[in-house]
Amino acid sequence: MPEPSNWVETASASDAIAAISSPPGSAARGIVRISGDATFAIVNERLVEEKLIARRGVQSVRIAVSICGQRVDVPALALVMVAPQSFTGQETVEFLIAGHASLLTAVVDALCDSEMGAMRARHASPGEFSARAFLSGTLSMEEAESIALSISAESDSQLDAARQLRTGRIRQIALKAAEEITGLLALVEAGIDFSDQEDVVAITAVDLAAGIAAVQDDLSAAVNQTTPEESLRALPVIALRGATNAGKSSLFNALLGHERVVTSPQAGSTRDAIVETLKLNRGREALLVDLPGIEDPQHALAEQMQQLAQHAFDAATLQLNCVPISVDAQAMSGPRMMTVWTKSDCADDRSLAQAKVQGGCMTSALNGDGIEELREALTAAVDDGGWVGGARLAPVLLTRHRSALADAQTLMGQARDAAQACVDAGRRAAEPAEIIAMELRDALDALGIVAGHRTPDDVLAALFARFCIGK
Ligand SMILES: Nc1nc2c(ncn2[C@@H]2O[C@H](COP(=O)(O)OP(=O)(O)OP(=O)(O)O)[C@@H](O)[C@H]2O)c(=O)[nH]1
Ligand SMILES: [Mg+2]
Repeated sequence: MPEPSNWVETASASDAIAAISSPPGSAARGIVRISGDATFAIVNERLVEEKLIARRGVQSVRIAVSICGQRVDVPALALVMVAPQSFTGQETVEFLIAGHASLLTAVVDALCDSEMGAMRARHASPGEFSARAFLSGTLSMEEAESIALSISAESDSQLDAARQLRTGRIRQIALKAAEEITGLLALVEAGIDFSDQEDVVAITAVDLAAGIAAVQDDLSAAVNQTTPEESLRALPVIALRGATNAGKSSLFNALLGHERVVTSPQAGSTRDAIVETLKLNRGREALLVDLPGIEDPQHALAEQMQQLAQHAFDAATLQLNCVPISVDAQAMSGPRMMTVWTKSDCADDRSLAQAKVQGGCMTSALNGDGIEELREALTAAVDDGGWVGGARLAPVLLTRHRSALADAQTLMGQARDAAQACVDAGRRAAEPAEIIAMELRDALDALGIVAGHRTPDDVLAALFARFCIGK
């Protein structure tokens, strides 16, 4: 990615760039994208027989590429987009090709190879297509950030947050606050203009202090109802602990829905912590950790293993104390702990009754009884604790948004203090109006970063550096 100093210049260029645009990994089809002024000329130099017509639509073509020194004609579907009606706002062609990694690379190389034609494209940098889209006005800052968040998403919650970001909720909050501040600022500035006419007060100090306080409250409510970007990175951790042979690993597999770990009647079969992503209900997710069973360590290594397991259990967001139902034991529960009675298929009437009285979840990994109930209880616990659960409901708040809204809040606080000081001093008008106006203008500037009015180059460079090539 280019350095911030020359970033805008580079991204606003219109030379043709090309890259694989489909995600890595095997798939039936892959996409190669080329965009820029000379796109059609470059492509046509590499097409066999049928040439592209510069008209929006799909054409069937064959592209000449070189694979291991041999010329190969690759069949493709070309999706033609004419400027400005494309993602980048420039002439663009997307080739839909058989999804073989080396074939896709060969097509990009052919488009960028000067030996394949008089004109050639350049290999795109990470995020360069999106950067062009942003600078040509076809992509808003939030849409760009949403793409970046989608690329880095590691869970459904993060993908969902990216979707929410695309709806522009945060921008609307900032725009509403900016509109209100603009109204207050206009009145304060009117006061400055009429300062020689003592009886004219565009807005009284009392009204100004109240107006500023209202905007400040709205901003803090918006911040509180949103999920910080950082918390999306951390999934809640649910750890299974209990005596050896309690059925932890079997429960682990039953919750995951497949045989991920070894289970056996031999005590001590799990020797290390095993972590997997667990799908809960309503799109929630958590990390599920299977741990070695609790036993008296017979040697130094076993002791170390027990310590590590206990440490992992203590650090978990939610602790599942696994106890076979036939064992006479006290259920343990707490804000972070839940008892799970295992092997309910082996229960006699007495142990069933006892477990019922004590509470907790009754499960059988053998016949699946209680597994869905446990999943629901875990989902509810994750929701209650507010761990990421809120992320699906509240819009995501990127670090950039958070600091911009916080700056605006601070500046509004200063403006409110100044207005309040006038009220306390018994003055009708807010003075010195110039200072308050300056603070309101600074708050507007801070909000402008979210609302898209003012976007420093370094913010752009930092944002697009998070993209991958082809996006
Ligand atoms: N009948 C019945 N047997 C079960 C159930 N769950 C586990 N078992 C059996 O209990 C034994 C121990 O199961 P594991 O899942 O390996 O127990 P663990 O708690 O992971 O054991 P360690 O890893 O040694 O601590 C195995 O023989 C399982 O087949 C169950 O729900 N019903
Ligand atoms: Mg085990």
